[in-house]
Amino acid sequence: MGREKFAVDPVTDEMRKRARKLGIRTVWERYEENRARSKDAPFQATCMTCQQGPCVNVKRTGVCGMNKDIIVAKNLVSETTIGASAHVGHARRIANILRGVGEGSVTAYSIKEPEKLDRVYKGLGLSGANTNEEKAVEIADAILDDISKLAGVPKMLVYRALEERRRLWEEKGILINGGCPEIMEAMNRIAMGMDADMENLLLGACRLGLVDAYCGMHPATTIQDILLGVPKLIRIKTNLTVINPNEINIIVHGHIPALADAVVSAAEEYNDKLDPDSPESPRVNVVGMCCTGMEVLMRRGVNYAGDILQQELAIATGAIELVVVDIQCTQPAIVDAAKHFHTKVVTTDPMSKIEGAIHIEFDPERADEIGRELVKMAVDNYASRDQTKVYVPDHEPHDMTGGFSTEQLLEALDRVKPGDPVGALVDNIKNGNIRGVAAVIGCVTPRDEYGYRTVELLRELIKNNILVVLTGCVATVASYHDLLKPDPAYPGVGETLAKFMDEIAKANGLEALPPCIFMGACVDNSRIEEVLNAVADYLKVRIDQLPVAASAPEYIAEKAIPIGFWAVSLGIFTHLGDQPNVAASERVVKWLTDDVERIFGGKFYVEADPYKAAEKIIEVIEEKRRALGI
Ligand code: BF8
Repeated sequence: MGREKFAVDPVTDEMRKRARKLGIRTVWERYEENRARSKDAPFQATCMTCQQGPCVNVKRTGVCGMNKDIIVAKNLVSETTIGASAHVGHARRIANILRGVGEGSVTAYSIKEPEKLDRVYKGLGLSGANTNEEKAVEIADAILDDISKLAGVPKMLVYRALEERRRLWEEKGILINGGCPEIMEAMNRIAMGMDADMENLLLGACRLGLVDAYCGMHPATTIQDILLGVPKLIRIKTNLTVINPNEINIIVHGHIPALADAVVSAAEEYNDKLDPDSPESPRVNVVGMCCTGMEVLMRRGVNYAGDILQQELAIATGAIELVVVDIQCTQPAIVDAAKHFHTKVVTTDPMSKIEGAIHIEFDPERADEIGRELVKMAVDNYASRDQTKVYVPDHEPHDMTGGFSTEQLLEALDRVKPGDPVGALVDNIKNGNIRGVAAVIGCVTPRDEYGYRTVELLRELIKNNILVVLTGCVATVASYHDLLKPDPAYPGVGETLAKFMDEIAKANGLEALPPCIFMGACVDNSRIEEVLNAVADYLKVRIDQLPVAASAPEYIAEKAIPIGFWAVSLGIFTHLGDQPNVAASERVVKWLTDDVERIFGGKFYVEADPYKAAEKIIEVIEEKRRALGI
């Protein structure tokens, strides 16, 4: 189709025009403004570490003698450390809540999934607890220990990673200790006068990938499932048009779904008490944004208002009473956008305040009370809404099916081949109905037409019978182009993939499956590893031999970098739509896109053009099939 003919989501387009008219600067204006300033020297080798410099756009070496390769590798480790620390911070917060639930000090949450609790308890090698509460405390302690211990492999890594990978990581010297000491040593490694060996630095980045996965994403998903429920198939609506101009709208935004879950419950409680015969009392409409939005979508069926790029646009509807944010991916500019209206922005994490926002600290022991307080704040603020300033585009929201946890996926496959769910998938990979699996993950970028790279890549992959699983903001734009909408005609889906999907749908009493499989928020990349491990284990091959690939066509967050290093260390061919800031060093680029493959079997590949990227992914998948003899 090409960029020229790509039909950008009309709702977003319309709201961008409205925001411009209202004088609200959105991410796209800020991108243009900043790109213009830096376009002459976008990829520099710049070191700001010590006071001999700064060494800006280094030609040969910095003042200390570090060459460009080292500076570039060091900067990449720095970015990777930030990304990994974000996910470890997430896991730490939710582990503390699990501990509180086990101890009885936190009552707003409970153990919703005792079966998963037990499975994880045993999986982590724990034993001896008599009650679920004791198990919860021991699991939380094990995860907090994984995060903090000075020496010893995290229990979660031993539980979740295949033994073959663990041995390889040990052999290559990247097997990790506790998450926080790893992060501390990564910062130590890049201090002045420390690591000046490019490969050693980049292997350090691989370590941080493992930190992110086994001290961040895996524990976060696992605990959230135990406390808030294992996602099951669910149908919801998406896009800014789920904001209801006739209701009191609250956006839950961020990454940890704990407070958001309490807000959803408080809103339900409020709505239940409304007199149905008194239409002048509007209902509270909670809608989701970014990963917190995806979490409550998956578990509570909350409609999804938008991704990282749409946050100012949601406020620009003039119909938002309250935006509640927890951590990560909040554009601080939402406070400026909110000033155009009555909208209140509330931050809730002590590490994530925004100047100009109201701060109400989240305390899990008071989660119910804070949830009610926030709903009341929104209800009270509704009186300040100027209805003449409200504008929600006249488009129907999109239908989306989500809820594909690993458990749900296996349950659905089990109905196709009872007792052998992984076999149901593997049979179809072997017979070629599915040529391979692509995990398309991560953010959406203001660097290109909104959603263009993701949507076109997805269309190419599914057309070519590649099974696509999604996590993160890419799912937003996928849903706006109906790639998450079940349709028995399977438009755009290759014939044999559609046949496989239809078989699953029929076996489960469904009309159809969506063209792409949405597995959750970014931390739920952990679910993708579970599926790949199961397939590798079933076939008795290594992950790097599987016909699979990963892609982050529009990544923007630092968190994507350690996820990428983890994927490559797992042995997965990993496509990025944009190159990290490494172009100043040919050696670093070569290591990431070539040399690393000889160590772990996976490597990075950079391509902005979605058609070329799809072609390459399919080529890699076909090579792997040939090597496996299928
Ligand atoms: O973790 S996909 S913009 S929302 S970083 Fe952020 Fe990127 Fe969206 Fe969630 Ni993930």
